[in-house]
Amino acid sequence: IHEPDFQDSLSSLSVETESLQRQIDELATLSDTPAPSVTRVLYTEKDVLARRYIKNLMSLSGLSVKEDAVGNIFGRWDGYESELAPVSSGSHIDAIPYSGKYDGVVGVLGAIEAINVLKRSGFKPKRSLEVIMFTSEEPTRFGISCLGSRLLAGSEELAQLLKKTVDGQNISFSNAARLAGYEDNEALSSVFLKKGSYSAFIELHIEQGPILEEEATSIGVVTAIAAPASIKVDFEGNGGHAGAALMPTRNDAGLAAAELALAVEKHVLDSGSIDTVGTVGILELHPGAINSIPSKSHLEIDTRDIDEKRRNEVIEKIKESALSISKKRGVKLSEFKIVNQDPPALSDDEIIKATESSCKELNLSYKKMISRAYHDSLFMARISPMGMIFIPCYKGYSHKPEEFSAIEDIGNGVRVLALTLAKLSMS
Ligand code: HGY
Ligand code: MN
Ligand code: MN
Ligand code: MN
Repeated sequence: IHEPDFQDSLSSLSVETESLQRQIDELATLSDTPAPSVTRVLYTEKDVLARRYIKNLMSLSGLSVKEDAVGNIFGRWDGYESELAPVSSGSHIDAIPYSGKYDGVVGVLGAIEAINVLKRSGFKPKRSLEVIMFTSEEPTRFGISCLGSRLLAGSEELAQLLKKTVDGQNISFSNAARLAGYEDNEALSSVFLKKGSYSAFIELHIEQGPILEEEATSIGVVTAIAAPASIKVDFEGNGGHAGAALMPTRNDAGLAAAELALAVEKHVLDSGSIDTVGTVGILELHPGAINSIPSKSHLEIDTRDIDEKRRNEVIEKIKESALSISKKRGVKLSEFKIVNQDPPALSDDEIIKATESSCKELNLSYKKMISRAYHDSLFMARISPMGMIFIPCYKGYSHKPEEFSAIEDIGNGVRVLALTLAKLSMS
């Protein structure tokens, strides 16, 4: 059949920005902390309500909705050659404690609105278009980032790990999933997608950095995603009375943790590149009483780089420091666990080209750039050609309540996404 020249039908790409903004604001109210912050953690009551909200929007857009064993949610618009591998787009709606209302959300609500834009323009997809809401991109509850997309990408190691993983309240992953309505989460390998399940995956996301806003550029075309890693460390000492135990007798687990945190900063700064970053976002002292010498400390370290080898060298140095601090201070290094040590991902050239031509056709300025934050795209890249579209956000703020993206910028991102999905669907 003559494939309709879809470009004409797309001349009227109009985004319903008011309803999109209202959805962003409504979703933000499903939070365990007061506005303007958002906290929405995997399988909690607010997460379950937010999932219902997304499934409802997918149905209202005429998508057929299904969920897998861990709650990855798929909304599909069948194409007229639906036997071909579909094109997909999506992101996450979980939010770390006291964060903002745009991280992830823009890529889920924006993908649904991109479908609405195409439907309103009369476009008919050849390859089906599928919106994905990934379960738990953030590491908050079980300490594992991109849990849903890692499983979709076929991580057998994660499927095994989740069988024996509990959260901070000692609730197992499978019980938490069951309580959220995901019964049969025993056979997690049922979540794995085969390579070739999608012909393309593309994610719309706020930049979470200051470049696009500083350079007054409308769109970021992501060429690569930096390599993330996270480490859990525990130190143990004898603890004791803050008044009676004289300094030479002490082996203070809290000071060991403090020294390691500063060692992380030192190794990262000594890496020779501005692209190496390191953060100690969690540092807990036990028993946590002012007049009791910490007998235990727990740190969680996040370190990343666009160069995987350089990042791994930093991890090695952090481990050496942990060992030498433990010896010097006579504290036990009871845990040094690398939770994840992921390679970077490269975007697919075809998707980069399609996104660039969409920007040109829509007269939007754009620049190619890397993503220093990780995303579900990092794992979708293992089973599908991947691309990402960035929009500017206020001062690059993210993972804090001041996170903000203007609805005009969100609208631009949705239009570029819609046109790019159309191009990829016709390929
Ligand atoms: O931490 C990250 O890079 C992502 O925003 N969760
Ligand atoms: Mn995030
Ligand atoms: Mn995100
Ligand atoms: Mn620990």
